[in-house]
Amino acid sequence: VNTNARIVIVGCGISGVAAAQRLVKAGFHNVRIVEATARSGGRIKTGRLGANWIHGPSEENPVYHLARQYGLLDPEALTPENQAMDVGGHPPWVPNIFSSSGRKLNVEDLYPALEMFAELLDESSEFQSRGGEPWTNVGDFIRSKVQQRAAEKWKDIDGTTRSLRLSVISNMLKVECSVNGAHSMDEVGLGAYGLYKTLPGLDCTFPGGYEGLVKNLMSVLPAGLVTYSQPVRCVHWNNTEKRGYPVTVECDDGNKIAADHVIVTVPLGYLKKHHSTLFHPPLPLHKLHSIQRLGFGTNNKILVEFDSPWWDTDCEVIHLVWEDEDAMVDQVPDVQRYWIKKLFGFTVLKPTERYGHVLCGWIAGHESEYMETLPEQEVSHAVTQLIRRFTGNPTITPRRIMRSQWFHDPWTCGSYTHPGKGCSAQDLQNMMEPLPTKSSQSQPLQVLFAGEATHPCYFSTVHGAVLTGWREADRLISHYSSSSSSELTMS
Ligand code: 6YU
Repeated sequence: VNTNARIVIVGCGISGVAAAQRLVKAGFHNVRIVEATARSGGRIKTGRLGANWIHGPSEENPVYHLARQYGLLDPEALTPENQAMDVGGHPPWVPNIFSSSGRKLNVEDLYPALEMFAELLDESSEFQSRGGEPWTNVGDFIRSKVQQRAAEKWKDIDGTTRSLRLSVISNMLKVECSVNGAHSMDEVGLGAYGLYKTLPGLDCTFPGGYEGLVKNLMSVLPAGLVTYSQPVRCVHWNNTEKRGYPVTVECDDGNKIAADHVIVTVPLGYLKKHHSTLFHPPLPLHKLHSIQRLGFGTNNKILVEFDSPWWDTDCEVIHLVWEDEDAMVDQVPDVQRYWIKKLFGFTVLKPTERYGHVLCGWIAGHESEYMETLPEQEVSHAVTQLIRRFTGNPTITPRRIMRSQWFHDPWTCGSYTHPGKGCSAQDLQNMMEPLPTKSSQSQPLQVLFAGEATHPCYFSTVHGAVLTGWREADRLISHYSSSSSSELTMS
């Protein structure tokens, strides 16, 4: 291949690293990454504040593959049984469920609601192939179906139990806001919900932290390939000046880098906010509209450590059900006053011998964005009051807390991608389409697009991001492999 092509990768998250690794391996020696922050990894972050699990750890998952190769996983995750388990994106965790009146609820009593909700999620993902969906969004679909089915199936149960089950549905909707990275399930498109695909395998974590993956992948890159603390201000493409290079990457400090190809890996949240200044000439309209239609919401973690557990030994997830929420709601009426009601509960960090008694709280949406603006002490106070209320134990006091602030991260502007209302597979195709688009006569593949938001079915995940980095590297590799021999400089 033409190893002399100048390739600039914008962003040193896992997709940028994956692209660089594959290009370097193929013999390209004029590759560099420019990264806005002082570190690599992007949304994979130390301190467990970013990506958490390998979703679907099995053969087809590149992250699982790499993690196994680098020896980063516990033996349990490597077993064939673990890989074969098909959980459809929702691991069968052992729950503890508490209610706002300070009671620990009997999980069996709530099964009818939990099962109905799981069924409806499955049904939500079937529309894409059929078309003609009855509602524009997943929230409305689920609410209307629960109403219908509850009227038939729960007609003989008492009002209190029925109301509690509906409150459980509210809690499950909030869980889905976190899973999908959406403010509300009313903002997730029903027709496109099924675009997201899962892989087999029971979700697992990295005992030494997710950043081990980035570190290992980066170890094959030549020293100095990444320039840190170098935000890119504008990608000038279709350069008309006859100086040879079709693209110029202009940095915040005025530095200009000439390139044959630029792979843009910035998050969708950043693109939404800065597309008009990041590209010159501006993006074609169909691409811009897809950036706008796709959703990019906020999901944050609140890590809370305790001296001793107040949950069962086998418990893996804790749900907090508000008894006044039988209207199946996933948004609070007054964000400043009630933001904490959006926190659906906690996952338990396991094993305890490794982490101590640590819970990871999950909060999505505008409530989460507001939480980011509060002093840590205030967040700690709200979480403490919440736990005391739901357990009925006024003495529980966390040892310390730590939270993520993804919405106010200037280089991310949120957490991850979900299909918004009116989205279709075409939007993800538009996201990954290189510039200039085919009809143009100018030099091809000037600007390429990778990153989580450009994967057709694994958006919002690390494995999706890795695959997009490799995809764009391969696009360039095959471009040069098939170019005329006069352009070739064999290494
Ligand atoms: C996963 C999980 N996980 C929790 C939380 C978050 C995410 N994800 P990057 O942003 O990494 O890199 C871009 C770089 O560009 C970055 O370094 C910037 O600084 C830089 N940059 C920006 N602007 C620049 C400029 N102008 N100049 C130069 N540089 C610039 N994924 O697999 N397992 O458990 C989680 C989770 C709190 C925030 C996650 C998880 C998402 C991944 O973290 C994310 O996809 C990748 O790291 C992105 O890599 P990248 O390279 O693309 O961007 C329908 C339906 C859907 C259902 N979806 C459910 C899926 C579940 C999603 N799971 C999420 C769960 C958690 C909890």
